[in-house]
Amino acid sequence: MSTAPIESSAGVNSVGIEDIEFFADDLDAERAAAAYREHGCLVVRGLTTAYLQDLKRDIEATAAQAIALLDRAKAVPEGWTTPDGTLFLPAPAGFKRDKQIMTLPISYRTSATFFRAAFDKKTVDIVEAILGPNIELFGDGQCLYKEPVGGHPKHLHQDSSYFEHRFQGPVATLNYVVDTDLRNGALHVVPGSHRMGTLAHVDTFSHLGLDENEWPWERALPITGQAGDSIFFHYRTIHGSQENHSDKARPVFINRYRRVDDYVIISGTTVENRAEAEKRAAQARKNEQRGLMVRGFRAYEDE
Ligand SMILES: O=C(O)CCC(=O)C(=O)O
Repeated sequence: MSTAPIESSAGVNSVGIEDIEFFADDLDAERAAAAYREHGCLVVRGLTTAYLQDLKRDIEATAAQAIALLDRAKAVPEGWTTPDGTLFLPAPAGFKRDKQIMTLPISYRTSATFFRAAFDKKTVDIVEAILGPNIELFGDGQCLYKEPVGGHPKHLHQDSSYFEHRFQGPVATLNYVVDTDLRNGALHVVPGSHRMGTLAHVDTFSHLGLDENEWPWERALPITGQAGDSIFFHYRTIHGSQENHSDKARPVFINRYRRVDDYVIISGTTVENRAEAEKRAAQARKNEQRGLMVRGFRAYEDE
């Protein structure tokens, strides 16, 4: 594992994996939350192992369903979508199809195991130590799926470029479903970048991303890990992952949590549609965006 200094815009960032690494069977949620506050990210080894077998089955069923629907794909600004909601990107040269899966529509609405995993006690204990006692889910869960032999890269970016929030924004957990290393698309993070505000993003192959000349992969810390490892990150922490060059799929599933009073004020996927959304930020309202509660209570609030 790399512990080499990482260049960051704030200077040299010498954070290594040992500074952000925790273990599910010996977990101190307060210590984990302190590392998150300091670095904007942390990894908990073995946190979601209990859900993997069933989740993997549901993910692979969703992928097979998506590929069977490919002849009904429609072009959208981000690529193509099939009727089930799968997002496809152009495939690289030499790939078996002209389109590759990017985002699979498995969610809390299609997989009971996915929904159950979002309520995992140890996971939510850490989230509570970060966000406080009243927590809702943001979104329905997400699955990024890198197909074998070339599966798409996701350029370094901040999630706040896609969904800027009114307050501190969501905490994400990105969960490895298979052992994940530099060959099949390990997540890279830039510790400390959650304090940089939302940076200007450009349009890339994988939608909004940071300028590659300013943010080459060498500035980020790769997190290799085993199936069942979970990476927590702040929505302004710079992160991304490279292509899958192995011969097996590399799925991850993502849960996002936020304070009950937080909400999206700007959302976008391209420079152009984000700039349009920025003009409407003041009209965003919490009451139209109430997520399902995972812990605590939502009191009534007048808008
Ligand atoms: O699939 C991955 O490894 C990256 C996912 C990601 O960066 C995102 O969903 O924001």
